[in-house]
Amino acid sequence: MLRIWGRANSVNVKKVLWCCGELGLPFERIDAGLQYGVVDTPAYARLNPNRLVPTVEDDGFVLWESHAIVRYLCAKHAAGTLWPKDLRARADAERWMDWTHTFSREFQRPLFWALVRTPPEKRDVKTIESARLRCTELLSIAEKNLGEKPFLAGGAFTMADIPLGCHVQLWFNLPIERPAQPRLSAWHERLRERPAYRKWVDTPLS
Ligand SMILES: N[C@@H](CCC(=O)N[C@@H](CS)C(=O)NCC(=O)O)C(=O)O
Repeated sequence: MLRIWGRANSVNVKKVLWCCGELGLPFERIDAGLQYGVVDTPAYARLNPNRLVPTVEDDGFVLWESHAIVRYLCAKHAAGTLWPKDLRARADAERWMDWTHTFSREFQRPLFWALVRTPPEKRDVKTIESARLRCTELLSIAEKNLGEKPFLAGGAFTMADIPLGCHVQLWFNLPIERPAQPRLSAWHERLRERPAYRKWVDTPLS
């Protein structure tokens, strides 16, 4: 059975858990990271030298990097649906997955960590505000794309939607001002209709 190391409230672990839910894959999850430790052990470092989560093991094959894991699982179990077989359709989907790293760099530490995992007296209000503006600007790229299609890579849900779908759930739940981005909101609502998204991603901020 597929093994997943990672705490369930990590945005990058959520990508893998949601993906498994979409694919109907059974898995065993081992809590790791932050308060659970594990990542600091030599045994874990042998699996993942970055000492980060998630890591998966599939029949002896060890893989880390959440987007690579999502690609691998979708290619293995959902070729032609979540993993587009057409080369250009797949490149389009992968582009949105990779672009999510660009968004994540501006969002995860500067905004999410700053507001959710940093005590108020230690928050840098100016940095938070500039991150909010930068994230709004970046999300306008997704907003424009979603004007042309209901999902990031076309008419159907694919692996393209998984990484950004996890970060955007945090974005919409942060106590910040968000200029209206109606297509992004509508896309987020479409994701929220999916049982696996509700189970693994659409959870309270923590
Ligand atoms: N690029 C990596 C980033 C992994 C990463 O930064 N994971 C965070 C959690 S979201 C982590 O392991 N933080 C340390 C910890 O939880 O102990 C991926 O996408 O898998």
